[in-house]
Amino acid sequence: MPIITLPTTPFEGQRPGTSGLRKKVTVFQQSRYLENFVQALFDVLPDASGQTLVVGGDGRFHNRVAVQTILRMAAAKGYARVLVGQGGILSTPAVSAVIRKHGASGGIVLSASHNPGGPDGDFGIKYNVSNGGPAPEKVTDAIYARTQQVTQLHMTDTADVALDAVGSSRIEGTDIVVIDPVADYAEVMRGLFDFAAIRRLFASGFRLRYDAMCAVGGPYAKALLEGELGAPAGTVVNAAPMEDFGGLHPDPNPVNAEDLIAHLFADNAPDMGAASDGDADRNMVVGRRFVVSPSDSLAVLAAHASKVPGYRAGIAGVARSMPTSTAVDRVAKAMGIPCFETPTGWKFFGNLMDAGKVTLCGEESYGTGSNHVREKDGLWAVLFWLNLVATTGQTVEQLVRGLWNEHGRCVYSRHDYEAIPTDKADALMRELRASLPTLGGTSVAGLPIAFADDFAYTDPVDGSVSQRQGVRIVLTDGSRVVFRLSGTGTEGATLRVYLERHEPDASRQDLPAQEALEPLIALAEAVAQVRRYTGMDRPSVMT
Ligand code: VG1
Ligand code: CO
Repeated sequence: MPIITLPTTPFEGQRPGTSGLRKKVTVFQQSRYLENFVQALFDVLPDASGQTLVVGGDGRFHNRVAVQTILRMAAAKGYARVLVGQGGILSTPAVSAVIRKHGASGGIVLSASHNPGGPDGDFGIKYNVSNGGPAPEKVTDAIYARTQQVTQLHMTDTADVALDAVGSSRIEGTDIVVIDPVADYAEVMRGLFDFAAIRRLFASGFRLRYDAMCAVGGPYAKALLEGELGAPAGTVVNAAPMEDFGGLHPDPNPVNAEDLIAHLFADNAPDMGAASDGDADRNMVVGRRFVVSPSDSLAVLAAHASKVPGYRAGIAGVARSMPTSTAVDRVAKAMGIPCFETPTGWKFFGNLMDAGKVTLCGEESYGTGSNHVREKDGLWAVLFWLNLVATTGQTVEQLVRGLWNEHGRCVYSRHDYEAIPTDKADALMRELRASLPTLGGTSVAGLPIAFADDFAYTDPVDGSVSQRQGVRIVLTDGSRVVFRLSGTGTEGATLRVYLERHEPDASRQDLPAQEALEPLIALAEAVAQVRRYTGMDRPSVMT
């Protein structure tokens, strides 16, 4: 019989985090580990007959093996059709675009995103629903519950499907369609941006350096920037996706993309730099000798959105994750549109976009996007910036300084303490939470605290409540320190400390961020005793 049933036993800890289930590759290589999770997913989904599933990943190590397993299980589940990216490759925003365009009931994204790849690195799997966005918590909770009860796996007993050429084949009653990973996504981009203006910009000699960090963004950036928009060959560097990302850590920030930063600060630097992450949903934008913070990037895009064809009619509203700076709030207020504050993770933006409440959204972690898909989108952000530079005639730096002139600068930094023992991280958060009721109205490290709480979110569309989404300590002048534990790491715990201070005084806006945030850094230490709990003198990464 081609469809077989195998016995299995549950694995501990298959709970999806901020963005799907992420573990070391070696964990995923255990027999039936991936199968159990996929079976749990299929068990909680309704009947798949007549439905389409999208499958693709960022091409990291283990991607191909995982795709073949999923195809066999999807056939056993009874999908009418599976659309899979050529070579098993689809960026996260492309999965979202493909789901939406083809009316799929959902999609499986294979990626650990910004986490390192290779045999010793990380792997990940995530389910997206029919709007193209990450499954909401009620779905991920159901999947997790099912992983603890799964006892049978259903799959076909069939050979691997050829994935390297576009075309169709069948497994049992399921059509397996290998698609061009770029085409559907490119069509969406053409509909949003003024390609003619961007083409003229490149024709005039404007120079961009796009670092795809040997991850999945390369083929998309090359096809659009070099292929369609006339950027010179070599504009996109590290363009070929590699299973180990060529040893790079495709987490686009000034620390991990230091080579890009070096190019943008060198003599004869290009006009603009950009980078994307493992699955191409994050972006970093850099001007000549000028680094753009992601929170400022979102605010600039919102302020100028009507200059871009796809947003000419204006934007309905904006949303940002709680730790993201309030720069976009100030822009929204001036524009008279609503600004929503959500927990960390893109899944919280989906309902707001589906309900037409927001058009643009973003996170401090180098993620920006809009309602064109239901994921953050790295190349989209870069094209948006190019469109703005082309139509305003301003440089990247001028666009950001324009924001600061009008609204002041939200000086911002995130300090990450990585791979700390889980019990220590939990103890820190527990103590901090216990101290919250007494912090409001007092002064700590000389700073007056207006209120301190643990962020909770009630989704304005479906009323679902998400508790304990991060501790925030807010000063009387609106400055903030936020503490939360990462939900994407795979080694111990990662503590993230987010620091924000508004600086209206133009003469002080160029102070280095760490210097300007000194008093808040001292406050963070005083309230949370970060050094004592983490055993670390300084953060592993400061961005
Ligand atoms: C991090 C970021 C968060 C982002 C998530 C997924 O989560 O802080 O803003 O949505 O990664 O991004 P956490 O829980 O580790 O802080 V991606 O590009 O890795 O899918
Ligand atoms: Co990502």
